Amino acid sequence: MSREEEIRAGLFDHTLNGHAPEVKALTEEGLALGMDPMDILFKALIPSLEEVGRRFEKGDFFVPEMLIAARAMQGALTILRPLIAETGAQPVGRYVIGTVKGDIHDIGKNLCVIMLEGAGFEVFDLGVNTPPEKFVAAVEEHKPDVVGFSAFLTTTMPMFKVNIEALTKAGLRDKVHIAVGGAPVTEEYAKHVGADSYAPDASMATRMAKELVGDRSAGSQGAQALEKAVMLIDETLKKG
Ligand code: B1M
Repeated sequence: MSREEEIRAGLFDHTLNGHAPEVKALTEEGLALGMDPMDILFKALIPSLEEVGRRFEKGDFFVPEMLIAARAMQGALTILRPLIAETGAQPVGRYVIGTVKGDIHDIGKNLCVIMLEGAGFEVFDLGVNTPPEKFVAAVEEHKPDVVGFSAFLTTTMPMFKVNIEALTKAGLRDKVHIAVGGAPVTEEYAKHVGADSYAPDASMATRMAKELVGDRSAGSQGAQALEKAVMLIDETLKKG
């Protein structure tokens, strides 16, 4: 096994077991060896978190285990995020994003932020448990091309409709493209609540945003970085 393979395996195991210092150290070592940040993210950290979810579903893991695994991964993301984002050039568009009210999951939303920044978007991240009025205020202030709502629980998905109604009431509905996503969300649900688009993952969300702003991103370094990222993610997903 090469050192890079050992690092991927170590990142998978240590994330699964919530060993934050080891995850941080291996991420740093991988980068020092020249490993691609996207490789670390999509071939070690995300598969590990998927395994956490499987174990939670089977009843082998409980909330504390999920939490420490997520924290361990967040530590690595803090290191990877600027490296993935720094390939971006001029902002190609503006994107407001947040996890809806009542929902504190943010890893998937943070991945969207990383990829959007990598593609050259100026992103305004409202964080988690975001009330409708905060989305309205951010759309008013930043005048984004897209506002994105993330929801990760079936119980918080209905907040999409509440947010859209709040934007409508504020006279902003037709001034911004509304995108939605998150693990339990479907295309059908997105249409049902009146969103403009749905994406199943961060790469698709970024690709759609890029298409929306069109030529403004053409030829930029950020767009090239995005294409590379999207290809890598697609490959990873096909391999399962
Ligand atoms: Co929670 N949790 N959790 N959890 N958690 C899930 C989501 C769950 C599926 C686990 C399970 O049962 N298998 C389940 C939801 C079931 C459901 O509603 N269908 C669940 C539950 C039940 C809960 C609690 C209710 C548990 C409890 O307390 N009894 C509780 C709720 C808290 C709350 O929010 N109010 C809870 C709490 C937590 C922790 C705090 C412990 C922790 C979150 C830490 C954090 O995020 N900082 C946690 C975790 C880690 C998970 C799992 C294991 C991992 C989530 C994750 O980060 N996935 C998750 C199980 C799983 O997913 N297998 C689970 C990796 C991430 C990369 O994927 O989030 O899907 P994902 O993001 C994707 C796409 O969704 C998409 O792009 C991302 C990247 O490709 N995407 C968008 C996201 N936003 C988008 C926006 C877009 C477009 C695409 O456009 C705008």
